Amino acid sequence: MIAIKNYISGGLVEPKTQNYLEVINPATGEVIARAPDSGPEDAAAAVKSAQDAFEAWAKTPTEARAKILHNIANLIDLHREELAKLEALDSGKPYSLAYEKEIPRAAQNFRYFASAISTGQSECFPMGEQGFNYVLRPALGPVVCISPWNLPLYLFSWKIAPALAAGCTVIGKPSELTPLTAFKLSEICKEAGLPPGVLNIVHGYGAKIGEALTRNPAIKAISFTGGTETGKKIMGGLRNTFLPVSLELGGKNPALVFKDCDLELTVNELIRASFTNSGQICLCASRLYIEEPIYEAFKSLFLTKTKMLSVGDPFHTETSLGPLISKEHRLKVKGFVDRAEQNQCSLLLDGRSTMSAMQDGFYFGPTIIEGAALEDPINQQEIFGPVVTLASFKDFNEAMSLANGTPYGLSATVWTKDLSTAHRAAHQLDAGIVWINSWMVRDLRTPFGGMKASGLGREGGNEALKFFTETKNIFATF
Ligand code: TXE
Repeated sequence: MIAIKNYISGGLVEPKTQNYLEVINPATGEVIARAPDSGPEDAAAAVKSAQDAFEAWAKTPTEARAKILHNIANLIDLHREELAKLEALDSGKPYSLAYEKEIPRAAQNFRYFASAISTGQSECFPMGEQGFNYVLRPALGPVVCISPWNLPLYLFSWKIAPALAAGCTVIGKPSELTPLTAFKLSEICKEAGLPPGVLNIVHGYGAKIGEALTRNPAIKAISFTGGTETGKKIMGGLRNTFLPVSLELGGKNPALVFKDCDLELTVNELIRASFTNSGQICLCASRLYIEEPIYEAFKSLFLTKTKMLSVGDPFHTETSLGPLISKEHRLKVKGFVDRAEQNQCSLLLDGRSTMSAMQDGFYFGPTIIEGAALEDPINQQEIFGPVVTLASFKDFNEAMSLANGTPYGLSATVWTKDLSTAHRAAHQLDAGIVWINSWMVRDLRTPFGGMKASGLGREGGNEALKFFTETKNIFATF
């Protein structure tokens, strides 16, 4: 049984509450670890530790900060296998996905921002004889980084790395469902030479310590990734503050498949986009709109290839889909499919069938639904599971009104060989990220985030560094 502790002031400490929560392996339903069920006092201690460490860290030369972040990245690479195993153990994701994609990306997050501050340019605006302006970007102070369970280390590091690079000190709050790699990161940061208090990690229920973290007056910014409802709760508590908040929330991402697309490539990529991590990625495609002339051909090929996916043990190399994160989440996903069936939608593929076959794990197979109206909850709400709806469209305008017809605006994909169609669609889609004939191709320099109910602000590249800093323009005469 792994005994997880909080990481505060450079040490691993028990929660002041002396309470613990159980960490479950979603593939077996067994308890594999216990983590602190921290309370407001633990949160306050972490904030105080970050506050005490801030001045020295903000004054640390960028080269020295960058060197420590590179050390962290190198240690993540060194512990890649162990981290991938831990990630698969408490999230249920296929080990191969963690080992090949997510853990290397966590290292890249630290490496990217270490390089960004080493090569970053400052701005100067000379005004001839009058004098000159220059811009400073000082670190904000202690910040809170709250991350979800779907891509644990990937998203935790995606927030922490730019915050540390910018010179902020951090209180990290990973999801209570997937604390294992965050715990290992504590050890890695200590070994990498990160000074005590620069990074603090508090484990526990967000509902219990979230407010103690986000409403602490010493906190200078909040970076959150998670559900839209939680994002609303966090914003609600900040009504009378001017605190910078970054919210990366849910999505209901459409795919627009035009009749001139490369059908085989499109089907293969949309299977990846729909079912990677069992659909538990905010960027996953969940509404597939196909131009009428190729609807039947697309449906048949998509169905045939989806049936070839294997649902099973995250540690088996042939596994495409592991279990969902929890029993409760699987019930939520099942509820959407049950209601779609009651609404006379047709279930071309029914993932509920795997539930009985592997009763100990929270398994749920790929599910393809046809005949759901745009206003049906299954097309309006984020399911966050391996469930997609198929529908056809007659022309470009109908495609756009279907795609933009939900409260979300995170990502979208467009599949066509026609340049004009591709760019007209990309420009008109309500989405912060649009991929043309591709999915999940990521460049860390680009702005990342959504519009409408999908969030507030952007992460990645200079957007992330600017979020964690103030901007000061100074003018001086000669
Ligand atoms: O998110 P939560 P969960 C969506 C997806 C999923 C739903 C819930 O639809 O089904 O969100 O997932 C902490 N103050 N996405 O349960 O509850 C919590 O402890 C402060 C999309 O993971 O929002 C955890 O660390 N913090 C998303 C983090 O917030 C609070 C990825 C996320 O928890 C809090 C994940 C509070 N009041 C889920 N309540 C994406 N965009 O990728 C909870 N937390």
